[in-house]
Amino acid sequence: MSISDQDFKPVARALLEARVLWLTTHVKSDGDGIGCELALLRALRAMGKKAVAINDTAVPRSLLFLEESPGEILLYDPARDDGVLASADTIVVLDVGLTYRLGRLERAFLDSSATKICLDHHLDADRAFTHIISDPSSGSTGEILYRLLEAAGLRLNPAVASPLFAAVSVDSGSFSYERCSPRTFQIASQLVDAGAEPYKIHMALNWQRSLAEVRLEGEVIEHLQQDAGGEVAYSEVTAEMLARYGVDPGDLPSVVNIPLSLAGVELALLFVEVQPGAIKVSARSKGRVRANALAHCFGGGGHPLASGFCLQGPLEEARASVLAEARALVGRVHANSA
Ligand SMILES: [Mn+2]
Repeated sequence: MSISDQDFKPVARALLEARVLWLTTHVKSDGDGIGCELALLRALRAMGKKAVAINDTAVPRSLLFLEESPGEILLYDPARDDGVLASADTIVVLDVGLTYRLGRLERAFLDSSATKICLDHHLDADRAFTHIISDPSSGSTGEILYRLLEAAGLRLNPAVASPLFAAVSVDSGSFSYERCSPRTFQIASQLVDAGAEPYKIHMALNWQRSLAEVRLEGEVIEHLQQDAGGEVAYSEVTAEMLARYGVDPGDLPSVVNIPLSLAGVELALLFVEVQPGAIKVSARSKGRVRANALAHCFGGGGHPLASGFCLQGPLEEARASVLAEARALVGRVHANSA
């Protein structure tokens, strides 16, 4: 169900009435969450409101360029922050609706009597919120936040427009994914009008990789395998590889697109041995096979085109059981379309 402009009104009002705000996003935050946090933080401060952004996990290295000054988004420190969190009259949770994904901050969130706003584009949201604007038809939380700022009558400036453009860009795969709509491009156009610089943002988001990451990607390509008559492609990153290249698994979000880029592949899998015995699986689909149906078999979630889940190792066993399910899934797609 998509959200009408009218649905934004009560949340816009809550935002305008707020005085002390705490903004946050899910653990292991991404460009959508971080971009939205910074955009909203700056918009609120420009209105003279007291606002802080505090997350349970650090801003990924690849997104630090979005901050105007180091520590603009704070990494949660209970001794320093618990008083601030308790004093907030309004909490805005961005890009997630399940409070357990706030990590250590879930306790402070649940204990607070503040007005609780969720802005998101995933399916699931807890009942812990006063207001939920979650629109799975929207490609990014950035688009939702843009519409909220518009409903609140806030003027965009480059400091707000730039991280918001980054948010929309990251979650739309640089404006290429299925959920890119006319509205996505209208919003992007308005953000550029307000001072966001697409080329600079694209370069900073995508062309700041380390040599080690690119070399590791080389090994991922070397290890590429195909299965299910060529419709499933997969590769892996072992704990040994991560250690050898000194790469953080959090810096590998796009590597799963390598197997997906092969002709004839419908489902791509990347197995990352985050640590010995702990396997993170990323699944990407071109559309015919539902990546989240595979994830559901293993207790994970996500979208039809992109999902993920975690398994206990060893890697060989995890790979074998996931591939067995993937083959069955591909088989069912063929049976259903026959
Ligand atoms: Mn998102």
